[in-house]
Amino acid sequence: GVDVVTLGESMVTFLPSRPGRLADVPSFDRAIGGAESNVACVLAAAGHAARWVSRVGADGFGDHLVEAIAAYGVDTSRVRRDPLRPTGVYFRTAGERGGAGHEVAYYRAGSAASAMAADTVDTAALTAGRILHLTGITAALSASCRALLGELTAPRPGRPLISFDVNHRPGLWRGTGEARVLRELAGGADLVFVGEDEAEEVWGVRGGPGAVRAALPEPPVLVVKQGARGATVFARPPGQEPPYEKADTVLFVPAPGVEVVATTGAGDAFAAGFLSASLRGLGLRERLRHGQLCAAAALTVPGDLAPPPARGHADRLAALDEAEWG
Ligand code: KDG
Repeated sequence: GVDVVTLGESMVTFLPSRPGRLADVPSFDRAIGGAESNVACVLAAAGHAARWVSRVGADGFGDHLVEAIAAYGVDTSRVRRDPLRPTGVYFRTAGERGGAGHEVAYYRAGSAASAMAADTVDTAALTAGRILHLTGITAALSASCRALLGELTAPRPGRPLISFDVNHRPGLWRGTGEARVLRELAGGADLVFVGEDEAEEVWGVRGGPGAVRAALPEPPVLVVKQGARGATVFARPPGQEPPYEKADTVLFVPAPGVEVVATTGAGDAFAAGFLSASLRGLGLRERLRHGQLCAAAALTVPGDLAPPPARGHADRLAALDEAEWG
């Protein structure tokens, strides 16, 4: 069986050969990007059965994406080719250390993936795993993508566990109702990942993880990422109906210190590490720590993807006590 299915647009990514403004960078190196396929790649590299569902163009960039993602061990057999629309691409510049101030230039409007809809993707393949991982990026691509996410997150018996990463990309939304759309999608998920900074950008939530929880009370499990400081998980005791009486389990885990090369892909790696530990039945602390260890690997490379730490090594690190961790 399939452990995790992801749905989303992937793009050929062009990474700058040197720092500077987009206007000045003379050449770029080809890599791959796409938040949801990143999650699938890290999960597959960590030994899980992961599938990525999408659409790409009938072009060389589409071939490259499918081949590169399949090479991580991801099932790409349900990716459809669009004979008319192209594969999306994007260019990045290197900002200062840690990626602050970098530029992103997307060439994805009208892409093959923006035509994703209930009748243009393999919907049976989407619900065949234990977990379906979705992100807010897809909701920003087109009305049909947004409708598809709405259908997938609607309550219905026997649906897979829905994992949702808010993944706010301001450059894609241009102020078109993202606060409402992203809140509804998060409200329909079983597990939500959101950055503290993102919650402030999208919903104006200030006041730390507790304020984010108060603003998004619905998801049974909410992970608030606090950047270099760490992450907090809120988990509702199982089996309760609203209004919830028993308090959440709340747990904060500090992030291990790393030399940051580029932050892109770190959130995806975090989600993959958390999901991997969840699939293995590990506790909340270990889920956060495996998320952080995978994120640390991604933070120390220029591209989106780094191989996750070997399982035995990650398990030893995840088991350290508070004083030795971080
Ligand atoms: O999370 C990394 C992604 O942001 C990157 O790969 C590109 O999917 C992407 C997007 O839409 O920004």
